[in-house]
Amino acid sequence: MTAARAAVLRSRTLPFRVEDVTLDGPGPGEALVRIAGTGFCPTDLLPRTDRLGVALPLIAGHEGAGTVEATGPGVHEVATGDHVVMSFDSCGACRACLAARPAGCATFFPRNLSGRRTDGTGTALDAAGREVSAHWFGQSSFATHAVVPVRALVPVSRALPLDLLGPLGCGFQTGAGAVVNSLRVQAGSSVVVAGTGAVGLAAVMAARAVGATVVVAVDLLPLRRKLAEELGATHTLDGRSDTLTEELLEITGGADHAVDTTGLPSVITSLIRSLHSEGSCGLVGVQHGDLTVDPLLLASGRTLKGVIEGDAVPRLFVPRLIDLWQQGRFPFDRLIRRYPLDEIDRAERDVTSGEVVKAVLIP
Ligand code: CXF
Repeated sequence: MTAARAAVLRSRTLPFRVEDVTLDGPGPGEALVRIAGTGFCPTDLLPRTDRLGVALPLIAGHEGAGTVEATGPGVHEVATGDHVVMSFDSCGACRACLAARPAGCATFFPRNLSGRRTDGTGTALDAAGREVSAHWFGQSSFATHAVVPVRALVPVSRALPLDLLGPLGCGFQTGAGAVVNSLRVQAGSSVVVAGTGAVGLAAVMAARAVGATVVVAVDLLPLRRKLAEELGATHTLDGRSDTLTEELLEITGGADHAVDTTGLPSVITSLIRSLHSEGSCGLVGVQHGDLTVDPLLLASGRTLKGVIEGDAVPRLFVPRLIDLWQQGRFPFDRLIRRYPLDEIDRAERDVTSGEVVKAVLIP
């Protein structure tokens, strides 16, 4: 049992409340991690909606990085004192995991979005001894400590700024991985990215890093479009435009690839229409409503692909992103603003309003 402080979401409408909690474990195959910093991602706000069914109260947070403080039975891959980035959980034994596609794990949803371990046990109690859903993406890192399955951990060098690295385990991995792993963008190709939050901007940076020569960023906010240009977008467009498809076609001549991070059916439709006849579009955003697609668009050879976690193997991909960052080719740190964990409400406000791309909470 470990005493910790955690930001607990007790109601869909009330602010997070920082409370004393007790964490169970680390059990077999788990490690206890002291959190150095944890990113705030829009997925952490899904429990405010009725779209997931995870029971409140909940400790959210799934982009943590920290130091291993203890390990459970059978853990040999990490040791006390190791610095780790925390990514999503997977089983390691299903068809997708065996094929090095852990984001397609047969038990991805129960492991990451149910709020408990897969054996049904919970991992956190509040000060009154009542159960709090935790184990969110295998971690629940809006806290001083988290109990995490070792498969979700990526060991990193102690020389790196640990508090900033957490979002590499989800948001930045998702955007960059969509470009590198899911769509396999090639040098000299064209890429359209809709939505320039953390995931979209990671896609823009990755597209430039792999040598895409036309990178079009689409967003409603002028400041975000400017930021996208600074990070490598060759063109930017206002997502409100009635002629978005035509403008995209004019710039790209028919795009090789598109990445949607908005989840908006009207935007996705524009992206599909802007592809050339064998182009591919990755859907990364959480969908807002049904998508109607003219099958003729796909019949000619276009691909529409759902993407979770950038189809990444975190232990391979996060170190690659760190290498690119060290070479100045993936400057994710520019997108981050730090907040004390106690100011999680301010972080939520700033992320929701678009004032900040990636809030990182420091517990
Ligand atoms: C999530 C998005 C919703 C489905 C599961 C993966 N990615 C990260 O936040």
